[in-house]
Amino acid sequence: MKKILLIAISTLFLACTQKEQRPTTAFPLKLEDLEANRKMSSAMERAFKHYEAPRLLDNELYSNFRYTEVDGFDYNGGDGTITRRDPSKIIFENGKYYIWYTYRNTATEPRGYKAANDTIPSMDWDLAEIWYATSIDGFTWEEQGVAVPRPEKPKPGWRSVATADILKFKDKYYLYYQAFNAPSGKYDPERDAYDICPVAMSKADSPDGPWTPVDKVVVPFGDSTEWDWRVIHDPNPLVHDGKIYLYYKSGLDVRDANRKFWDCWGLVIADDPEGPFEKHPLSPVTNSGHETMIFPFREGVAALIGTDGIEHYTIQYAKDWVNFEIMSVSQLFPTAGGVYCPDAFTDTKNADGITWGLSHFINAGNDWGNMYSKLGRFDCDLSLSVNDPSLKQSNILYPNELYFSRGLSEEQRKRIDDRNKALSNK
Ligand code: AAL
Repeated sequence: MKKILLIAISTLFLACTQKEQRPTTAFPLKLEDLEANRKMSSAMERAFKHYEAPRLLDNELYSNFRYTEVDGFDYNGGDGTITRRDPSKIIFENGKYYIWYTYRNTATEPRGYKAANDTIPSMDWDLAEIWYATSIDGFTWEEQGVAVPRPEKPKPGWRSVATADILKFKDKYYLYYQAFNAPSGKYDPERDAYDICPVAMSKADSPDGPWTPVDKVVVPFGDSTEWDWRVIHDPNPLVHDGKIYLYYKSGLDVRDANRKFWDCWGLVIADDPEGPFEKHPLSPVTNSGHETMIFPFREGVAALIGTDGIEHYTIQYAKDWVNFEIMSVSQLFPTAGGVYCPDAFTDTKNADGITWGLSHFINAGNDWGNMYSKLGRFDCDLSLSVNDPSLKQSNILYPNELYFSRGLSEEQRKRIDDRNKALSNK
């Protein structure tokens, strides 16, 4: 009896306090009329407490993206034999911008790993080298040629070197890249995966080279039971607290052609560009992101997480460079962007952020049979020193053709028709 009484009293008390917490007036029209401790719904509370500001316009870590074709790159009429993709960060040195990227110039377009040989590429990034280009304005580029060629077999990367990113550290330059020893797409029974390559590195005294390869694996794979056992991709080095913070993509689960894998990003830290790189014990530090752009922002680091994963199309921030939180949701992200990031290596505690970069456009000719990728420019306002309200708009409307270009497959249409038939037969 005593117990029942106690339960009744506490239920009554809970109901009263909950009722008490309910606001007695409607939410005000003007923010200046909002009472300080007003009880809010979770979504409204999030708008005020989690985000930088409740209005998107006032959020430094929100932007939409504008795109511009760039001049200076030839693609052989788009026949699939020349590709440029996976650009690095952009740095400004000797009065000009520098960018590095995967460059493939092959006898044919990519034909899959079964048809691949010494001259026929399996994938868009097979049989590739790392090339570089410079620009005065970021719109017209002058290709300078090869920075890192494919080394002699069996050195790391003899089959292809791809997806480079740049580090400037103590006045020297370092390119980190994926070093393939087999055509991408070929099944590797040891790792039970298809796009296997260690991260290698080359160094130089000038961004114009010459580049000397450090013939070793710089970022080690995890053990066979660990999350980053299968791949280490997209190395992105930055400088923080006097050390090199290198973010990279790997993924949990099966890395097969059906993309069952779960892409996440890890963090390794070293005192020296050649390593040893120590894995941060909280890795993976993102739960999403195929080609993620990570750059210093204020005292922390921001991440543009484009395709893939539960938090795709979000812009995130980690004040401590490890624990990322969603700051905004955006759309039409650059794919595999290389950002112009003036504070990438300055180790400042108030990094300005980014306003532009180059990204790649996969299947540039809209013809998967002659697959190649091209580089283009994106602009955005993820910078403390720029204030461009047009880049803060979120009502971005796309041409109708874009929606209808994503039509149903025959299989999907059949499923829908079958369901309709079943309904009408009931
Ligand atoms: C890219 C990157 C890596 C992959 C392939 C080439 O966009 O994620 O570099 O291996 O695709």
